[in-house]
Amino acid sequence: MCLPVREQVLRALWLFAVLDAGLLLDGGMLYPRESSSREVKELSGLWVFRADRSPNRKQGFDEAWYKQRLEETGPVIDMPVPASYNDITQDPAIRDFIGWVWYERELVVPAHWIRDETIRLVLRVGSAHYNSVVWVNGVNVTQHEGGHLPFEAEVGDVIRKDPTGSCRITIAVNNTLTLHTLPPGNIQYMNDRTRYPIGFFVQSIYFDFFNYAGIHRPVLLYTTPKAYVDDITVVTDFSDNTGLVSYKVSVKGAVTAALKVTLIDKQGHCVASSNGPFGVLKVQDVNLWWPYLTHENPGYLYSMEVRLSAADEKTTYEDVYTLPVGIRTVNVTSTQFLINNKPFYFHGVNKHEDSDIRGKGLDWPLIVKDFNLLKWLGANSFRTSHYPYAEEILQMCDRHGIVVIDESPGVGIKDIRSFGNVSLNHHLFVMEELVRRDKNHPSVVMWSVANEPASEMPPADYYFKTVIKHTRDLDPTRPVTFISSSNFARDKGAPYVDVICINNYFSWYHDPGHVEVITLQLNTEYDNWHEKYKRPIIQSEYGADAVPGVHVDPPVMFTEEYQKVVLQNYHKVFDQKRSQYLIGELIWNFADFMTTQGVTRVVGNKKGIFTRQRQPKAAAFILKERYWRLANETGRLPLWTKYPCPL
Ligand code: GCB
Repeated sequence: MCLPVREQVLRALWLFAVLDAGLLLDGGMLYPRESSSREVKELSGLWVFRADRSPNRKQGFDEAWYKQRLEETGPVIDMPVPASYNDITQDPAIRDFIGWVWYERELVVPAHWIRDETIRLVLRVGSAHYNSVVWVNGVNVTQHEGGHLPFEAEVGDVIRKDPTGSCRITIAVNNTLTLHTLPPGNIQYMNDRTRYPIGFFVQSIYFDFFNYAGIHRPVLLYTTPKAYVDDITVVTDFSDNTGLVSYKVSVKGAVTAALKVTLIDKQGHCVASSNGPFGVLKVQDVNLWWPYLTHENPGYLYSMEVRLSAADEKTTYEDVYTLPVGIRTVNVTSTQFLINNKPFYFHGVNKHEDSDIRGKGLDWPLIVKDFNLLKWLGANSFRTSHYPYAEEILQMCDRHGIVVIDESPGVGIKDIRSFGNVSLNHHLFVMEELVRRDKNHPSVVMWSVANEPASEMPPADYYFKTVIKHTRDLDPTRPVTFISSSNFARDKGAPYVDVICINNYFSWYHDPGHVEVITLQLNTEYDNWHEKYKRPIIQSEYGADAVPGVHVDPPVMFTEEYQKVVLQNYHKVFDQKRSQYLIGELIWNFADFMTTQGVTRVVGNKKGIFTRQRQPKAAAFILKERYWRLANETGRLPLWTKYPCPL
């Protein structure tokens, strides 16, 4: 059915206004994809590695290690990329290393990339934690601050200086966290010579996961033509069975360029097309993007092919970039979260990028295993606690219909000095990087700007008002939240959010051992928050540690029985409140994960419902039973997945 013309015009105007907001973002960060005009060379594998163990960690810079092969500077070891370096060796000094480490890799660049000067060569690092400096053949090509987002540099000129096409990439990475990094940290020097040796220092952090470091995501060398598609923004909407895809394409390297945009369905049929840098594609009989377990065909993606043609006096350029597009809407009322105008209830998990040996390094077997576990569990969503996850993971979410709350690395903002302008400006910049990278993922339905900051501190009001407003300006199509701990009366961020997200650990950090207080305390908490802010609420964390295989009944803390009974008590209240304003529950945590050493952690945080090796604890079965029941009540399960789940 066609939309009435007036409605089409109004919607198109709204969509354009939204795209205009996206103009605040300067420059694109499209995921590198191969096409008829683009090639990608992945540089994963073995790199050479050297930690700078000098007392001030500056030897590498003083001696300019990047000017020669790293092995000529001193002893080097093998290091896999992507991976955290911490757990790769038997050396405790490497596991706990703080400061600069150096990576190097040599490669041969294909001859036609060198010969053909109309090709643009880009070096891209998926992420490296935390500060990075990059050289190609000894020439500094870029640097980047921040551990969880990609950065790139054009390197064609540098590589073409050496006609043999040999190329040495050196990346120095420093994991030091300061009061102005995100997440913040602090280096403390211990000067009492009766207790600590000369030069002894520790990295203080205010978050509960191991500060893994290194090159965590793939390093790629990719090509585009000199005139190229730099960025694409899509905003989607629908009315009846007509889908609307508003798009905006930005081009670099050409003063004028012709653009053809085509939307292709899963069968390969063109369903809409348009010309020019912006427009609205209308899709008849649209297949909307639906979350997992809410539709028989979740995660439907169209392919949007953007084809650029440009010419200068010497050459003609063709560039092709294909973006997966899911057509869906997201809206929030005072009591509901709506996806495609239908109430959506988050029954999901919080995760970490964390596993044995590779730490936070991207690992395909782990990613696929985790998605199989999410589906087994009947989880329809997760929060990227406490930092942006790999783009490859978000692409899986798009394809499988797993809904994502996309969180910035704003975790552990606890020190008043981390609320000043330097920190604030950096936080605003990181939100720009995050929105730029993730704005086109249909699975991303909400931005989370921070986790449990010291939001009762006076400067937190201005700080979070500003970060939340900036995020909303960058992307008016998605709600914004920030994750609160239980201090609703003093919380400075909550007034500005669209959805209240609350973490609490009743009968664990408060009233340990007393599961009988959970229902009363949780009920009071919810009513207080809702009465005060009139917003929907997500229980964004709850749980208890369970050391796998430890059993005591009646339950005591740290046993599998205790973890189960905590969950069951929380679930009683969830079931009362989900008919009112509770719109989701996310267990803490999907799997056990590594933390720094401390008296409250037994080789890491054990609140996983799966072990770190992804084996289920007793609580996983409780949650699986519940999530499939919820899906059955609230969703439209495909016949083959009807509860009880057959997987
Ligand atoms: C929290 C934090 C999370 C911790 C968790 C815990 O509130 O957001 O990072 O790991 O509690 O287990 O203490």
